[in-house]
Amino acid sequence: MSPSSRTFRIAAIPGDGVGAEVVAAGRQVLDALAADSAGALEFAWTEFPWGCDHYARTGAMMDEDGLERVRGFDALYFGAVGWPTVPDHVSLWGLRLRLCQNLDQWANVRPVHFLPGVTSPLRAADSAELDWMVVRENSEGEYGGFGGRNFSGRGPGAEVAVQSAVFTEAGCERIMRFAFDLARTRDRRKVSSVTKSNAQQYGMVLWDEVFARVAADYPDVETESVLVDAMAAKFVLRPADLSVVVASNLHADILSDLGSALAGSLGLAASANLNPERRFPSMFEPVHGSAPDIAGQGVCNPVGAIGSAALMLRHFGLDAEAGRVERAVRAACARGVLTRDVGGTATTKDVTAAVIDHLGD
Ligand code: GGG
Repeated sequence: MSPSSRTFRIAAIPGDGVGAEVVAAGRQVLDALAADSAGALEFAWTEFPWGCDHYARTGAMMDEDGLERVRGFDALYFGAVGWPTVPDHVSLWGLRLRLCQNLDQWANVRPVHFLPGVTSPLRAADSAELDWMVVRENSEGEYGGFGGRNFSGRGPGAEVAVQSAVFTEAGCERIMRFAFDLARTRDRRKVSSVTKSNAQQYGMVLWDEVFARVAADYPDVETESVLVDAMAAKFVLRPADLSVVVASNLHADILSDLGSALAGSLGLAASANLNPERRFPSMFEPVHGSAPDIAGQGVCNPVGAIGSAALMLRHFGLDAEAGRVERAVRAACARGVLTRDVGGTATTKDVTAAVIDHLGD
């Protein structure tokens, strides 16, 4: 290895279902980059076999000391969580949400854009410039974990459950500043804030108030506040009018799935769960879940996971390498190497090999 080489230590957590297939694909792409770097770059992988199989063996989704074990890595590369043998709320809280919340990954960034050769339901619409960043508040809101069961005390048939959404002024402010700072790096300097503050008069009104206050510090950035139902319609009807969209944990979770479906498939969508202060490692994962219906068949779309690996490279400051991966994905798609969710017949391995082929373009 050359004296100027850099080694990045990455914790790979394939998780469940197609998670193992897409994480393998992303690792191959990064390892190909390293192999082509004349020793300047190295990725040192440690795999953690956590997920629903681990739950079946041990009664927990991850090791008890797992948080301590991943804390020292430069990043986490995550696949997917969830399998029909474990209730979804148990698997999600036991692994993905546990990692995000304990590693204070409070900003979840989910880019949405077209890829050449991929048919989108929006292609015919006002969509030439579809290029969004959905910024999801990732630490509180509707996924704060507050609530309880059996409030009526009357048991089955008359049960009352409460699920509270918690919005703190500090939590709202940091995600909004993050969104505004991101908007300043983009051609279109605009932030659209999403709430349902006409119907939810406490937390969402606080969100609106903080948004207005933060916006005053960014007079160069255009703003709008849109109700979530209207934003869902706007995604479809006026996609070119959006740039950065900032929303709560639940709203952005839903809207980013809609966005990726509008771009062509959930399988294309990449994401970064960031701890912007860099006190803890950030986590990179495709937006899609474990897809039990196609798991193990070798046909899942690795593009979301490979795009997430590119986001990880950017987080490491490797912008040129990230650009190579993103261009290679575009070239593979343009060549028609597409999995079946986007109308092709290619396998996961075919797409991965095509991306690696194009790294040298
Ligand atoms: N790769 C992401 C994943 O497995 N997501 C499963 C899921 O349901 N996530 C919910 C969330 O994003 O909060």
